[in-house]
Amino acid sequence: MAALTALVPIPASVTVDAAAPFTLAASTRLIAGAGAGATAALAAQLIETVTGRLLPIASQDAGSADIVLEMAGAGPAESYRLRAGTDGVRVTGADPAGLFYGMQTLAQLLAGDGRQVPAVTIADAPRFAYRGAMLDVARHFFPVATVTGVIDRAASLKLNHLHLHLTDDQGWRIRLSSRPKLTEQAAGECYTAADYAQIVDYAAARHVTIVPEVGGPGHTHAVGVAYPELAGAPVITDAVRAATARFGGELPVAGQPYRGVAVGFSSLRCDSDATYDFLADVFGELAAMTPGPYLHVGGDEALGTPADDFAEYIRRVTALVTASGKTPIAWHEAGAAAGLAAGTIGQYWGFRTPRDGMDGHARAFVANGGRMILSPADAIYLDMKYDLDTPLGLTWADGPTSVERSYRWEPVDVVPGAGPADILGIEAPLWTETVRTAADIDALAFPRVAAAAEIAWSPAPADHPQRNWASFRARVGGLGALWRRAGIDFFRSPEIDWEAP
Ligand code: TNX
Repeated sequence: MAALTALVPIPASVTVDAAAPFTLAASTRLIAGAGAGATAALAAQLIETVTGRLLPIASQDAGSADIVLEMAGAGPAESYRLRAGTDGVRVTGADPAGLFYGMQTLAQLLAGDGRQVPAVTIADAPRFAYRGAMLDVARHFFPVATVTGVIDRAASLKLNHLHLHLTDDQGWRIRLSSRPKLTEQAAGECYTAADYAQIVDYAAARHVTIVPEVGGPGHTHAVGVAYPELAGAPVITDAVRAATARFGGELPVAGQPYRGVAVGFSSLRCDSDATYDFLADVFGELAAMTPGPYLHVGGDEALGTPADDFAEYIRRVTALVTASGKTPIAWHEAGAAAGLAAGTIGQYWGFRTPRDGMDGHARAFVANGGRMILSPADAIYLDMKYDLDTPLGLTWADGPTSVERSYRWEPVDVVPGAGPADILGIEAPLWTETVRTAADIDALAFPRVAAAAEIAWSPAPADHPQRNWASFRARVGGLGALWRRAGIDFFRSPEIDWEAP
């Protein structure tokens, strides 16, 4: 049973068969059926990471000790079946994504001793269509190689979206030819169009869709550094002074780069045509660079923007994105805007038990023909401290967030009145005020991102005997060995019994 304890997210159905395990033999090959070639190449790399053995890839004539990857051409989207026994392993995907996820499950089954796969029959399919992580590359910038590492990590847990928070008060991180000053004057470091294309392609090969975010009308101080005519003066509230006193840095000054961590002081001018010309350029270019269906328009913490201006901004930006052929996503505050484009997706970042009407904002998206993505801040904000001794991270989301708290919540219970069909999925954001390196990303994300992934992928607790904290805790403990081999610098949380290597 040992290797089964490394399965995260837990598959929909796992049957342990009363047979001897499959053992990698000197002759073992990867047999790629029709349409399985790309997955087989990735599988060979992954299996090498887990076992230290690079298996040869062949296209037919499976022998008794082989691992077969094949396409079924039928079944629910992203689903797969996996059968392992003495005579080999067979992974059958309903589609290329399903085959890819079956291969990820195989890697976890091999994680025990790096040689054996227990005799099992698995049938698996996701609960939610949108399973995401978010990386804030604005507060701190991360090079392409770090982002592709994050994509590998997300895909290993069957997440299929990576939301990139590309712009904020502190910097604009995507070079756009229509508005070159944004990155010439307000970036420091940024992605070129070629970098972005590389990220998008790397993600696509791993069945991950990139969701770019350019937020507004707040979180836009950097725009005013490049194009002062588009920005209102910073609104210095007591909250901005308090954040500056607590975390350091200077108060924001119009037209000067901002390096602090206060929020809610900046706003684009919402009553000026120049702003909407700017947004047409920016979202037009972003839509053309982005093959995925979503563009995220932000909309959070616009504390320096009057309500009417905010509504006008959201009305026009969601209309622009819709006209570009994409579906807008916005943070839940945008649900308050009367003219929100029909079908806009709302991203809820309130608490597991909503406060201050945040759930009402989220429901407004559903009433408007959209759905919601759930990112409850007191459960799956990966930038929260695990405990008060954690060196990195913040605590505003109701104190530190233990691994257990990140696991113990149920999506349909968060926003009253929102049923399963109203929930597009789950996303775990990593804001980077305190995060500077790839190792920092790993330490805050792992193991809590695994909790988000299980909630997004696996059946609800009532529908599965192993969808509970005790089982999750044991399985994550088993996964530590695989993470170590994959170079993931996870936090050795004392809540988990990490299996010895
Ligand atoms: C809230 S969540 C923010 C971000 C901060 C984050 C820090 C959200 C939509 N806005 O601007 O980085 O808290 O946890």
